[in-house]
Amino acid sequence: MARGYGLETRATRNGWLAAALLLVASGCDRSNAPGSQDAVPLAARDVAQPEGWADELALPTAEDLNSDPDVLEIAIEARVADVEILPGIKTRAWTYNGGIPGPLIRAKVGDRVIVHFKNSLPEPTTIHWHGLRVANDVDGAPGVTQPPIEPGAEFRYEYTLTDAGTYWYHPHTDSSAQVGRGLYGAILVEDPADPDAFGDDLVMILSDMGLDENGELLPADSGGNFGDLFGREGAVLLVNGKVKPTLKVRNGKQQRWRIINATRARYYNLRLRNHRFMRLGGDNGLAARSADIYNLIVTPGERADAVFTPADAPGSRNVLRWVPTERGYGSTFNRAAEEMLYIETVADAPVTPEPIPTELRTIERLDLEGATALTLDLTIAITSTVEMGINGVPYWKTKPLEAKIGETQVWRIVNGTDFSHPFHLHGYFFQVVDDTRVPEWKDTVNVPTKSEITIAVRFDDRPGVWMYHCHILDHAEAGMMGTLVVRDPNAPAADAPPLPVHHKH
Ligand SMILES: [Cu+2]
Repeated sequence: MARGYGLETRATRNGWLAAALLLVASGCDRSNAPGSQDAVPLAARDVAQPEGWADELALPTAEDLNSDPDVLEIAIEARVADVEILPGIKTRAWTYNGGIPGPLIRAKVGDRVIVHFKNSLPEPTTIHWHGLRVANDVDGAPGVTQPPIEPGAEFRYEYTLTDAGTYWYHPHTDSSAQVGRGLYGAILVEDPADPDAFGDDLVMILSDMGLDENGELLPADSGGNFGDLFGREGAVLLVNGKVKPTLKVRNGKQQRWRIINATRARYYNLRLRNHRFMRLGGDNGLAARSADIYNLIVTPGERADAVFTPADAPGSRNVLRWVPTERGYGSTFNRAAEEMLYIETVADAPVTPEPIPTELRTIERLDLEGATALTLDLTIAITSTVEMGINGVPYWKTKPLEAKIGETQVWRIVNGTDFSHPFHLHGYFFQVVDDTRVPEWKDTVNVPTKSEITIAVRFDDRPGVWMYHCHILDHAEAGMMGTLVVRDPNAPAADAPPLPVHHKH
């Protein structure tokens, strides 16, 4: 049965850029389609985790208000709350339901999700369901799919989960500021037909915060133009909202991690001494094949699904590290690896790790014959401000791209700028057109500086106006965002699509 389930220059020619970086850093279709997975079952096993193995990491789940097992009905309130990020210090942050991250939304393919959302923040907001193929009117793009939700107002989001995988939710209104203050949460969509593959599913949201010594959030515009240009990386690294938490493991007992990069700008290169990862997939669940890797790279907005086998002696402690990875001009200059997560081996579990299958899922390449070809040039103009755009146009002046349902398009995304940009498309999964990559469905892909990538996307359904943008949120808010109108050829011609709400400049 089928089951749903990078760069260039270093800073020598312009030292000011590197100096500025330091400044900033201190602060159910069963065919070949996304969601269908003709997969080789991963073997189930019954080795229990150590007691309290993930106590410091477990995410709270939202209370289900609906007794129907196929409906998950939850309440989410965005509000300012005091949270403890640094030990013993209260940080006044922006939260979903009072915590960072917000509640984990855990459900199964086919479930209906109803979210009663209330905005108790002092500013308008919206929620975008990153990676979920929802109808356009609940996609959360302010000015495009819905008006911003004003302070004190409520909004009902309702959608059906079509794809197994790891997703997340976050504001799409003034997104760098709002995500940076703590607004993000994880979504895990499982397929009941999938075996309990590794006995656990540790969902890990990686994020960072810019805090001063009193635990107060740095201003959203910290670093000024330089912050816009580099993207703001908070100096405090968080795993599920915690600073350097501890995960307890057993020697030989595999761990499966579902990793979400919820930062504004930070690229993760994760390394664990003496260990390698088997990457199973990412944005839309499993990839076609597993990949044995040492550097687990997750760029902003992306997800990774990876397994590793602890191999340390009982009583020892290992550390998962963030390792600087090149994302453009000055991004690795004078920066050292940082500790993120302690891994404590509490017992010897002489379990023979089961081999992970090489073939995970059938993913055929999209047929590109007759596909419409477009070029999207990611651009940066530096004057008295930093204005980013796509084909030289910021989102507040965007001229929408056009597509028809049933059409396949090939987008060549060209990045001639000095920075890498993780490119995200709402509403659809795409394939990267590159025979050297393991085939997988993605919604976010890194476009390294001074390079280009080509993606193929089939507009299977869901007419409406969709966003695409750089997922360095400072870049998106500086203009690197645009709209796409997907039209139903059988529907009457619609009005010209609206422009996204402009928050800055
Ligand atoms: Cu960017």
